Amino acid sequence: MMKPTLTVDALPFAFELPPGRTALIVIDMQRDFIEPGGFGAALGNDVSLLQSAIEPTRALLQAWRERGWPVVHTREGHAPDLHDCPPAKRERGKPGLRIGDAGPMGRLLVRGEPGHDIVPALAPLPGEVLIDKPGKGAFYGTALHEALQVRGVTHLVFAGVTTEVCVQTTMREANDRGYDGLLVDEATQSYFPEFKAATLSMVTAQGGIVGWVASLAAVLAAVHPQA
Ligand code: C5J
Repeated sequence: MMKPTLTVDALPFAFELPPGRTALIVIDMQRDFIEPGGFGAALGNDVSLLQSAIEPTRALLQAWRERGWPVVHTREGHAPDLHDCPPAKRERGKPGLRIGDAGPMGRLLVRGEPGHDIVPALAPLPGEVLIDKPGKGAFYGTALHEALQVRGVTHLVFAGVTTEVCVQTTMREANDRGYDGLLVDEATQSYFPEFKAATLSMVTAQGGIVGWVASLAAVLAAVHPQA
């Protein structure tokens, strides 16, 4: 018999979370985006703005791990020869350094370099799904859909950075593939606070055209072990 769903107080209306079939998906919480000297900083961003997402994401990871529910981490990056980095991505704008150039944390956004790692506080544990993705969406060019299907996942709870780029793109990809997705407000951040606010509105507008948004407290209240 299927376990009853847990109800999360969310926008635009309550999110019904099926225990065990809801994966936590943590998008690109990498040193390259969050720490000084990485890709995000090379683009001229104030990376300190993203750091507030770390602790709420850690709280979600702890909740999912305690329950043995599926956890997925993604990392944006490219092969050392950059064959999977199209010129349209590498040559955009006039950054101080481009993807593949050497920075203080190694070559920017290249797999195997220190900057490509997930920040230590959120390091994946053995058995958790780790998806390396060349694009913004985590379904593009990866085996994410298959990894979710074999685990029976139907719902996704999103954390990570940046809200309007890789998080929103992945939420939209997920929605097109039939997953219900909820974004946790405090566990996502942008270099542009106004873009984060706009994304939360876009996700929930029109009856939840992309998905749901909830506070960290609302998610934890719903998944907290029954006393
Ligand atoms: C960006 C991302 N912003 N993970 N990547 O380039 O959102």
